[in-house]
Amino acid sequence: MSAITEARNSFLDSIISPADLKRLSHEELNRLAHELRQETISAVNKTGGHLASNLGIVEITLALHYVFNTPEDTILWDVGHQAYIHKMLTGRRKQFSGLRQYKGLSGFINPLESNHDAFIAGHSSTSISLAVGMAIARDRLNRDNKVIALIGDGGLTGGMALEAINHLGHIQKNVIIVLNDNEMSISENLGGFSQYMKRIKETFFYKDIKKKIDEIELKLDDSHLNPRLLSMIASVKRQAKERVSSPGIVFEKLGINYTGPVDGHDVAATIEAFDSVKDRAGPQLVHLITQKGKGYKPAEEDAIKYHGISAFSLEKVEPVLPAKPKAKTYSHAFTEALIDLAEIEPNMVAITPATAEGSGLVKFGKAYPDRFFDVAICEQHAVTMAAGMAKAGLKPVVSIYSTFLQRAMDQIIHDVSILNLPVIFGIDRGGLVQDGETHQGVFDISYLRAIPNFTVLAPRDTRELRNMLYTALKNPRGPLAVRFPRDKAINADQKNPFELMEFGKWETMSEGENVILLAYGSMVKIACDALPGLKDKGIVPKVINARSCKPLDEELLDRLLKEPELRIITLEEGYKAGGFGSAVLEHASQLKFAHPERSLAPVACLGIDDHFVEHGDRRTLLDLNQLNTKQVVEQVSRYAKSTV
Ligand SMILES: Cc1ncc(C[n+]2csc(CCOP(=O)(O)OP(=O)(O)O)c2C)c(N)n1
Repeated sequence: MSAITEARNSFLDSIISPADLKRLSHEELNRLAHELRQETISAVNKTGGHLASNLGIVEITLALHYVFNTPEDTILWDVGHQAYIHKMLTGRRKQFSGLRQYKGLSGFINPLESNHDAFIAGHSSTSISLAVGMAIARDRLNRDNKVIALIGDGGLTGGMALEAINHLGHIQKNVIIVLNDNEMSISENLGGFSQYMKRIKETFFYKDIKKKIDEIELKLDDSHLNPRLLSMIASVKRQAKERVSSPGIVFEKLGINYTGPVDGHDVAATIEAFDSVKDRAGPQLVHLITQKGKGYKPAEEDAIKYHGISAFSLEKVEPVLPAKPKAKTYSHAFTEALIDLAEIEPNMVAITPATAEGSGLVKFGKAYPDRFFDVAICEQHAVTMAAGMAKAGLKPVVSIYSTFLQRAMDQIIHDVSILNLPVIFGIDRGGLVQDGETHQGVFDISYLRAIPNFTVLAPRDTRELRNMLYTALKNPRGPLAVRFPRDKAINADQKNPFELMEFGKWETMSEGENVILLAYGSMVKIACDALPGLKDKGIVPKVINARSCKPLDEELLDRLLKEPELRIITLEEGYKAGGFGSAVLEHASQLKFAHPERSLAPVACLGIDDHFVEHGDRRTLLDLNQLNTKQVVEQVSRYAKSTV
């Protein structure tokens, strides 16, 4: 299938709402599936997005809408990254040119976009809990709609999903769990559950064997056969029968009725499976086997690469100019630093909760396979496991996206921080990201800063990132976070020899008068870039790289605050509420409390206001939050010129 060919969508054009599907034959649904794949490939080629997961779920989506009736029936999409087909079938096909763009179609599920989206999603493993909640509400309010949780085998590794299954088995509500099993999370799925599912799939094979033995037996005259051979045949048959008769025994024992495994690319079989469980009482699980990337060869062959891809990466345009090497990101710089550090720190280990690809840690895993732990989509386990490792003498580094660390808040406090354990957190995607409200990495400064014993750092460039990690490993001081944005790394090729640093000391980037810019992490560059614009307006500020939010450089801050004619402005890519600027203000108020007679320099804060930030590329989101260079120049000059 070509990515570039524009599809002639005769069936798709006739689908205005899911009701239109119901008049199609199975053959026509198969043709529609083909058109939907074509449409998805050309859309994602233009905007980027989650390709392989969506190609793998086409027939399941068609069958769901064929059998059930949204919005009356409730479909809860786990993660929500695989709902493109659902969006196309529920009136949003024309909006795909704006997929993931600011004010365009979200890459995830969202009821604000359509009443066919029953809930929001972005973080994994929530669908079954939501389904249980909605089923309880449905029954109490005397409604009779169906509640369906659609979850991947990756999502099923998350603790919440298992907690919900445990409760559902107990409470016995009418909930249908649709398990889309493609053996993949972003990387290959792993763990005991994943292995169990592989065993279930062997049912296909055993069904075949049993059938073949039955056929052979019919043709044999038992009386002439060696008894040992007969007993062998009987044993193979018995094993095959056991496998075929109770493939989903674990789910059954948990109180969930199991149906499957079913080929999830066979529309007719999938419809039949949904029809068979639709009106059954009690919790149901339909196990569907699919292939990630189905129908687009490159994605079938490399589902990891095509899980999430950027725009136009599918088209093969002959390069006119030699291709530019891809800029190194902070994720790359972080992984390179870990690989270098592993050489000098034999007790250092690295942990990722299913984000090895995005965080670049795959490379570390290849270099140090026995010191690398991908724990599946299990942020809470990752953090508490790191606490155990640290207590027992290892030096764990947890690589985690800011947004997903939210999942492990209690583990950070209860398991890591109370005992002051030296767990290092490499916080990736700290700041604004394209995926929208569910994925913004904007809370970490505020919530980590509030925890006793924590050191909270943000480097201004690669060199500082490396030295922060080195110092944290050499001089362990309890829990410590180093946060960096999803962006090109500054000074990415500086593989400086490691140097120890003093965390509670800030760095002066440029000298100036009257106005002090205290910039944190990614905002140091923007503060420095604002200097020429400010100079044009007659303002020459002093720029300080406030690399440590906790501890603050109290000595320097006291000196600055004690000069009331100064204007201090903090800058951060995170929420103002409780963030770095807040830390500076709290310090100022304590100083005033201790010395009420003193006049202090006023402090103003630039950062993100009290609202959820939607999707769009990072530059647009920085603009929207008044954090680009020009906007910083405007705001600083207005403030500097004001009298207080
Ligand atoms: C709590 C959380 N951690 C990590 C992620 C990142 N993530 C997005 S999709 C995905 C894989 C999901 O696998 P699966 O549920 O099997 O869906 P598939 O893409 O294979 O269809 C992961 C780990 C996430 N969304 N939420």
